[in-house]
Amino acid sequence: MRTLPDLTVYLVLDDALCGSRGLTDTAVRAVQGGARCVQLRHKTADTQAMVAMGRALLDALQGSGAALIVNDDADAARSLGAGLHVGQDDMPAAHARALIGPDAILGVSVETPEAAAAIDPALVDYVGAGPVFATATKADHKAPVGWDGLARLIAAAPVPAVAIGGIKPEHAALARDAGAAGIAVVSAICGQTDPRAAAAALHARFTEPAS
Ligand code: TZP
Ligand code: MG
Repeated sequence: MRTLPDLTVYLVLDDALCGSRGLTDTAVRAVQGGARCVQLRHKTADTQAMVAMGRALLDALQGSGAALIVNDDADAARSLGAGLHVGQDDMPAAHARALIGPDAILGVSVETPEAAAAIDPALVDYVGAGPVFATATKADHKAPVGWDGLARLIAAAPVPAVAIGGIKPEHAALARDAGAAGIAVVSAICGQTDPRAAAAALHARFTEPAS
């Protein structure tokens, strides 16, 4: 049985935006601020380098309750005993599930209601839904879906969804009201001088009582 991590504040690491502070320090601080999901996303590292970065993250986050998810690299995820996140163009969910085994968390990006409805909840634990807004962080992102589009993706998906793409603290409550289980962010944490305070603000705004 897989236990879904707390998706409320889901940090997606970006080495360029973390800068000299580094991935691990950024993740530790964000987890201190309330992030409980950390995705290792690095578009140029090979599997060996992903495993080395993942080990450093696992060591630093040990005992924190935060889950580690690896972007795209199923071999690295399997070696680390971490979760895996894949996009629609990376590999079919059944293939991803076969590679990581039955116990690891699997997330899949969905950009259309059709893709969201096609998710098999026996294989996939959560979806990343978006992009809600255009973002400079992902050069090749699909067309932004906006709030109505996000609500449609979430309604179509048979598993919990995190909203992604240009999400800032002021959007957190709107994402929640659209039905999201959490918010996945890169620049709203990695690009901030204080990742702990940034994560805490995102968490507070997501969980604040509806006005
Ligand atoms: N997938 C869709 S948008 C995106 C990813 C990885 C980037 C989100 O970055 P930011 O800085 O939170 O807009
Ligand atoms: Mg991918």
